[in-house]
Amino acid sequence: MNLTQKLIQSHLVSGEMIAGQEISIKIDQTLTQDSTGTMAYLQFEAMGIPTVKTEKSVAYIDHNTLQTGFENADDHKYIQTVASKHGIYFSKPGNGICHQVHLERFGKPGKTLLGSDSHTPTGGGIGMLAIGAGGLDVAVAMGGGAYFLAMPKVCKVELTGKLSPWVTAKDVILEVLRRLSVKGGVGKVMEYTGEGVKTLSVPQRATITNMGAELGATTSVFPSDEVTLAFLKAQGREEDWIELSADADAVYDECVTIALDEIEPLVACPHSPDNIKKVSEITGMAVDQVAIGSCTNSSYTDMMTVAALLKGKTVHPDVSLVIAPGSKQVMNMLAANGALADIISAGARILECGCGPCIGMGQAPATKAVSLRTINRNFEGRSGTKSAQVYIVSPETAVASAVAGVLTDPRTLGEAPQVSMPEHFLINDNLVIPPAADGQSVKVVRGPNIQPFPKNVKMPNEISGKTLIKVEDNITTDHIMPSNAKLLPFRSNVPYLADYCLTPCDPKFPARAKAAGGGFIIAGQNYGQGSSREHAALAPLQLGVKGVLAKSFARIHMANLINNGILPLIFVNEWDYDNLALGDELTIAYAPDQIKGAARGELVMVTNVKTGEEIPTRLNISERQRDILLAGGLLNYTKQMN
Ligand code: MIC
Ligand code: SF4
Repeated sequence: MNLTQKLIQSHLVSGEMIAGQEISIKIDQTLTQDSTGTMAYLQFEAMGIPTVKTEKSVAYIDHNTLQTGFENADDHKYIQTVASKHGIYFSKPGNGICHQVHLERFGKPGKTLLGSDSHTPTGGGIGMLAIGAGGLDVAVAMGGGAYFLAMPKVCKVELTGKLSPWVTAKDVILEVLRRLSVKGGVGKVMEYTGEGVKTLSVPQRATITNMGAELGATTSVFPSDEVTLAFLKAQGREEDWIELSADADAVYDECVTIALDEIEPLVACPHSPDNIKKVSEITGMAVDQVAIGSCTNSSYTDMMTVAALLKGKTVHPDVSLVIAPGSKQVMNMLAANGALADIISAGARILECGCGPCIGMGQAPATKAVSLRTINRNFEGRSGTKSAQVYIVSPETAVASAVAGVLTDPRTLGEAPQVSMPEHFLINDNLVIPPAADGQSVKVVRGPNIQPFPKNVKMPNEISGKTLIKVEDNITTDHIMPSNAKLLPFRSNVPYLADYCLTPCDPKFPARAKAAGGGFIIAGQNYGQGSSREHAALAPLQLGVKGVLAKSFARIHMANLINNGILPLIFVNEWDYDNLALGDELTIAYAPDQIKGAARGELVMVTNVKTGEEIPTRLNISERQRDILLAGGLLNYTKQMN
């Protein structure tokens, strides 16, 4: 067996391990972050389960740490109290980015982790089966329910040789993205093997598994070996280690070989992580802002490299350099060993340990500015400035460019600094609050920002409505439900957020949807790529959206639509996408019968009322998902079952 199959088999609750078929797995650990967490905990509370049934569940505060009003602070209080009540560990704001902290302090090889954040696969860097999902799926897992997914195909990524100086793990995953694109991983687990694996440290592996999310992959995983052991030992967690690898004769569905020594410093150009060029091809471009951090590149070794490169230098006068270390552990160690002083002396602006600029929480670039970032997503407008040009690079390229003022190939800097993994990380978990011993006595604090979330109803016999918007390929959840410093504070207030739904594509969409009393969204390929935010389904639900007709869907978003009772219909013929126009009236007659047929592989016919034309569509759903759709979403379905 390959490693993915071993991890799935040891957690399999139902289904057969045949690619594409629905399986369910037991979840050992969960994580939430604050911007998806409020909703996940409201849903967990609605389930009425007193204490989580997982081995470890952690609630992190890392996204909404910019407290521009009472909203974020209120949400933090709600999450802290609800966590304490229900047996969940609480990682306070300032403790760091969920994925970085979880890797350092809680993740365990061989365990499953379900997180309400699309970059949860970071845990694959230490041999976890770590998957991102919508908040509702995480709530169910906290309550002891299995997690349902389509059995993925397993793609072997064979690493040969070793990286040249100045070439980094970020360049490896950018190379994978160059080859496979943002749709290349859909329905797959990327499993890393080969002699090159042992040359990569845990943080490097985690950078690669983290950005597997950008491939659309279900997750990515590395073996757990002596490198993993050394990392866990340095974290004082030697006993959490087990050895894990694929069998020598393991079989894979697909195979890609990456020769590490042939990779050069790469850059993802605006506005997609797969728009890859060599740094050397566009070197010399003037740079306005450089942001180093995010869950992809904010480890201790990343930051020590940054510090070594900044020591004795000054940031270019025309560049703003901002740095957010990934965790309190990293920040503490930089402070203790003097590296922080080197960073500060060079003129970098230090941000607190959190997501910050990556999700547009501050540091929006100037109009049309060029911003180099070590993040994982450069979707248009995500930085907070629509006209900004965001390029994704490694920390090495970022620092070289921040000092030079222009995009710089770090290989021109001479000898690369040698940064080694510490033998002992500085361990101090005082920002992690354990749950109350007696949860019953804890009073959950709910501020006025916490509003009820929309709930769907049982599927009617006929589903009809107008086409409300027509969008192109690769629409991200950042388009569907934008997140920035102005909107993130309202993640527990869906009625407010709904007024911004899909506005980057068409500012009139919310008003049109409300006036029409709801209807359908028409979309191209890979609709809903990017984040796990359930709000990209909840906001359309609030506006009365009943279905999305698309050429294809991204995995997590499709699950979120189904969980909220919205139909993710797939065009059989691409020309039907071309023929549909805004304002067309669509009807699905005998909807429940047609949905039942769809679970058996039959087509769902959508009628264009004006032309009388029948549009054949598919619904890739299991019998369970059929029942969820018929019930009007997962919460109604769960209630029906109890
Ligand atoms: C992201 O990177 O887009 C986020 C913000 O972390 C999201 C979660 C969210 O929208 O709250 C993700 O990746 O799932
Ligand atoms: Fe936070 Fe950015 Fe990572 Fe999302 S991708 S978890 S916003 S650091």
